Amino acid sequence: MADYTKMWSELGLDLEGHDALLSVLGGAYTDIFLSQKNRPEGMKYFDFVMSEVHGLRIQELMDAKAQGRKVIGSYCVFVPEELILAVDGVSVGLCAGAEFNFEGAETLLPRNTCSLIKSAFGFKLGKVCPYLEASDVVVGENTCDGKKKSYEMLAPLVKDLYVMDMPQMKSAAGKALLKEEYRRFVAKLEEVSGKKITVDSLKKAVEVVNAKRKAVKRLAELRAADPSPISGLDALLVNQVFFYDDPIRFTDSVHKLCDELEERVKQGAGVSAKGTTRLIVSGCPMAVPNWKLPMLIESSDVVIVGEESCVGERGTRWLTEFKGGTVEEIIDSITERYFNIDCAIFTPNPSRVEYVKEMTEKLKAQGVIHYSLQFCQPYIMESSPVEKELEKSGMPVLRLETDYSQEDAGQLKTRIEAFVERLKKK
Ligand code: BJ8
Repeated sequence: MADYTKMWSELGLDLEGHDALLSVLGGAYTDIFLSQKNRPEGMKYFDFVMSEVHGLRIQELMDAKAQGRKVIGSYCVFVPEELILAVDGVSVGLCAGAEFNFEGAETLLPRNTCSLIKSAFGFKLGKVCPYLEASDVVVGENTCDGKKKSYEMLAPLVKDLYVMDMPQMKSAAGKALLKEEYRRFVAKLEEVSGKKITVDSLKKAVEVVNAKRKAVKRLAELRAADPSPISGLDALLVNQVFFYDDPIRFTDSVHKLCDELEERVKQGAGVSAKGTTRLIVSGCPMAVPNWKLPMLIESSDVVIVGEESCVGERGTRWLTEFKGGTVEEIIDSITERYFNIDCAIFTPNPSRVEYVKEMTEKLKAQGVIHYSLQFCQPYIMESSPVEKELEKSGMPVLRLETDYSQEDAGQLKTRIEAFVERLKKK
């Protein structure tokens, strides 16, 4: 990586803390990703993106800002990237997946807050996230209680925090609220960018984001093959890069990877032997560099063939379908699309478990690992009905609760191995 010290200091990063973070990240990446056997050549692009995730990509954001474009950071897949692109903005994901400066985070947040939120605060207070520091606006959303209340603490720490209200029920009133919030967000984006959303800019933005989603859907479908042409770790990485990369370049790179995977499928080649145990992971999102659980799973003679998660199919499986040609009608279509997302903050939330079932059938999975972050009430609460419903239909489920630390790795590994044994005996 080139020397980006000047850029990082101009962004106000704590260089010492940032160096420490990058060195841990680099080591983990080499151990977890580069040590995998039989990786597709197409993953080289994603290795490169990761090696430059705090370098070249940040330089691109700074160049975009110098041209007057705004960088909009967000923590949730309910924030429509289409609207950001329609004012020529750059959308970046800010969720953090590392246990960094939790002591600092706990000076503001209760200890029993999920790791995802603590990590976001740890990164902010430790000044180690260039995406957050480069963001002109940080968008929060009233999803779970943890996030909702933590934004009150985040507001004084960032330049411009904008909070979106969120429905909690899939009702007509809920949909109307979401649409109203998207309209309010459009007004905010127009104000900060100085650009008006037009039919053309919105249509083009929808096409760009839909193309990105279609590419990862193609990748998801290829994983139905036995043997799977790609590991769950690599597929997760692609889904994580989804939130950072330039959307057009990302789409092209995913298609190139898929072309190669299609060849593998034709030749019956894969990352592991045909007949390897296949699992789906369902639950909380896994932000970079949260690779602990998939690493433990795939080192247990298993291949992960799908993620029912916001960093995975829950975030990407719907496209925005045009149902009219005015800005108002396109915002309606965007609302329709996002209102489908079956996050556990909704009550009731039956479509989520139905979709997990559908995934197990499509992807020929033999079991499901339900992953909740400790203290994440929505997903922990929902894990029990998900388990009951799936087990009722004959699909074995292992419920795991964990955090970002490595302390429970041994215990998790034992439980995963016992689960895999159970599946092999079936
Ligand atoms: S749409 S899943 S990205 S809210 S893990 S912070 S839920 S306590 S991340 Fe999410 Fe949007 Fe829903 Fe998806 Fe709260 Fe749970 Fe923590 Fe979570």
